[in-house]
Amino acid sequence: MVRELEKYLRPGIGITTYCPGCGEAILMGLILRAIDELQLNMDDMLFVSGIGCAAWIPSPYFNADTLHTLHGRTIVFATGAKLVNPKLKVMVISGDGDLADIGGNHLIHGARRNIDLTVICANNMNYGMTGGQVCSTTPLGALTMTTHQGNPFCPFDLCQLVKAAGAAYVARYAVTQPFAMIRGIKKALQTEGFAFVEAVTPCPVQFGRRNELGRPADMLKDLMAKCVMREKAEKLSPEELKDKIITGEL
Ligand SMILES: Cc1ncc(C[n+]2csc(CCOP(=O)(O)OP(=O)(O)O)c2C)c(N)n1
Repeated sequence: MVRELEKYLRPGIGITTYCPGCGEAILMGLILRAIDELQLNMDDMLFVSGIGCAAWIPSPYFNADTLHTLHGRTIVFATGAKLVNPKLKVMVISGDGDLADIGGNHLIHGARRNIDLTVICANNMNYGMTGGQVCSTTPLGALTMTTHQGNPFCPFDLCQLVKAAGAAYVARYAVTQPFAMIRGIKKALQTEGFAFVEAVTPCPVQFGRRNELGRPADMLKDLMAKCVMREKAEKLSPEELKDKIITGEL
């Protein structure tokens, strides 16, 4: 973590417990950068997370009020906090399994009700913390701890799901697009209503290893090659977009 962001971390917290090459540690830095650029006071904020590796981004690391809640129930706790204290800037940071699988119903209804929350969903395409099981964002055919023959199901497009449900702001960036991601998180923080940023992030230890995606650096390079900004994607054919990840405001 660069020195100027250290003031946002709990004193004496030391290095993170993320696996080598995990993109969620990169995401932590990008979220703090967005907060820093907006000059937000963390004393006016509440960070809510569920259970999983991504849920560790704010808690215990951020030097702020953090609510480390039950698996899948982040939106519920965050909604409650916002209703009790509408002046709070409430940011939810959690994994795809937490927000879209076990918490999927809350995600949909949070967006439908357009609750004033900033939601950052780390999408590493599997349940990282518990050993790499399949989840609703696992790509078709991917190998996971629970799909040895390849995932037989199509993944959710989280942004389309949340957008269709009624969110005020929806964007997707990969951790390999740091400046765009920071811009997206800042916009989400400045949006009134339900703002959702899907952060695509590599999980080398659980997902990469099983799918033979190489070393962490190879996964980052692969992600860079796969991401296409929406404006460019609109000019490409379905064949050209095969296996690509469309990023940007959606
Ligand atoms: C009610 C409940 N069900 C299941 C679990 C086990 N569990 C803990 S973390 C986790 C998956 C988290 O995955 P995700 O949200 O994608 O985060 P990641 O670890 O990949 O960052 C599961 C299934 C739990 N703690 N509580």
